[in-house]
Amino acid sequence: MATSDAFSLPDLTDVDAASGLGDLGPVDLHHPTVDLDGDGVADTATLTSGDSIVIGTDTDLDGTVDELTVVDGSGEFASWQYEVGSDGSAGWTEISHGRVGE
Ligand SMILES: [Ca+2]
Ligand SMILES: [Ca+2]
Repeated sequence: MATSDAFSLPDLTDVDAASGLGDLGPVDLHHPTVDLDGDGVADTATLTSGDSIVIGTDTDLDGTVDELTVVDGSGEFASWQYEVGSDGSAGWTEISHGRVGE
């Protein structure tokens, strides 16, 4: 289980950029420490899981992560966005995938 004071990923033990998020549900963001967009309000937290770095951003500041980025030990990264569809179904959609430095 990958947990920290900042946020928790209860269903991910060895998350990496290639494997995706599966059926991961909403992720709570408890103690953001990074102000990613520079508006003076912390909106982002990071944790390490295995050899991966996980970055969670709560763009609308409602307490749940809206964008999740994983950078794994090989330098591969992927970003997902949490979306709720008009039919009420919700899930993570991959919005970016690549390799750091390329
Ligand atoms: Ca901010
Ligand atoms: Ca949010």
